[in-house]
Amino acid sequence: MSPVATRVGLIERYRERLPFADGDPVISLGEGSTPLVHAPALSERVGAEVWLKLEGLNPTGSFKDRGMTCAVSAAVREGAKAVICASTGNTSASAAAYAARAGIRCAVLVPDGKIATGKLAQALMHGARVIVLRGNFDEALKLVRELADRHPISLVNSVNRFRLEGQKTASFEIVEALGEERPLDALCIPVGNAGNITAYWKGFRELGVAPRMFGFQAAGAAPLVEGAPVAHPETVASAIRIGNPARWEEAMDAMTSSQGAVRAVTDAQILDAYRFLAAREGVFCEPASAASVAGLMVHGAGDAERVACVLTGHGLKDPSTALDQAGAVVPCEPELAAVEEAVLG
Ligand code: AN7
Repeated sequence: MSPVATRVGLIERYRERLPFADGDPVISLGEGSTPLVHAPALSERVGAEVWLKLEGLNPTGSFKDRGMTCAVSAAVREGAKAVICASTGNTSASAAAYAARAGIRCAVLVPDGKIATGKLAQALMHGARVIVLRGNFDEALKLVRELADRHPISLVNSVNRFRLEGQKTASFEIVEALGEERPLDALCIPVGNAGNITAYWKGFRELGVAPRMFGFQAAGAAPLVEGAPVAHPETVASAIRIGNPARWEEAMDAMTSSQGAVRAVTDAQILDAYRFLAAREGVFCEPASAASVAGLMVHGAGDAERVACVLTGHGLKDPSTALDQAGAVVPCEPELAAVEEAVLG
């Protein structure tokens, strides 16, 4: 029997466009190569051809794996014995998994009570030291930056340039998938610490294309929209509950030079888009990811005909929000008549 072909990791797939040489250590879980699926109901609703980039199908369930395969591989190449990050959840899950695979230690600082259950379970299962900070993400990031300056621990937040190198490959995949005849007009993407939008723009520029970049923030955590840091960010989309993004200038540059924009969406609009995607497109993403679609629904994407929305993380990451937003179960006695009534009634 011939071996079954599996997804190759993105360092292997895009090595010539990444800062890795043949023979460098590669820590990979087969990340990248995620589906780009057409969204008929959403397309009809917004009057454009809309595609969804399903980043929740990465190995740990979010786009962070693209950056983490590069950040952890580079850390191992440099001889690091430990990695650290601040996180609203997904970065910690991804860092923990790749560190486990590399056989190095991992510590994560997460804001107390504000990370989704699935992400916490992942970080703990992968054996990371999970430090629950009585503070928010911005405070956590400031602290881990200081710590990484003082100790030989590799910082794997998106301030690490290898993270962006890995994440830019999502742009390559979108451009490849859509072909050259009708390029993408606009990209809609949630913005938290602003690493991902910066990475996508870098990827597009390297290919010589320039879709309009529309970044969306949660209204309670929208520093880029307000033009000033937000001291106490709040939103149901816990992944993007960030008040002082590290990649502020680069993200603004991506949106301005591509003639895009940064806009806010309310929690209610995010949750509408979240339910719409699940109920009408069969796509279950986490609330932060739905901000990209909420933004498209509420603000549009200029006069773009072909749009891609980045769905950054899987819906299973955050079961509590899903159960809050979903319909109720139907209790039933174990008898045919009762089941009939429950199913058909
Ligand atoms: C699902 O995990 O910042 O603008 O610490 O998990 O690149 O920060 C997560 C961010 C969007 C925003 N969607 O991306 C973290 C973290 C999801 C996310 C974002 C995040 P950036």
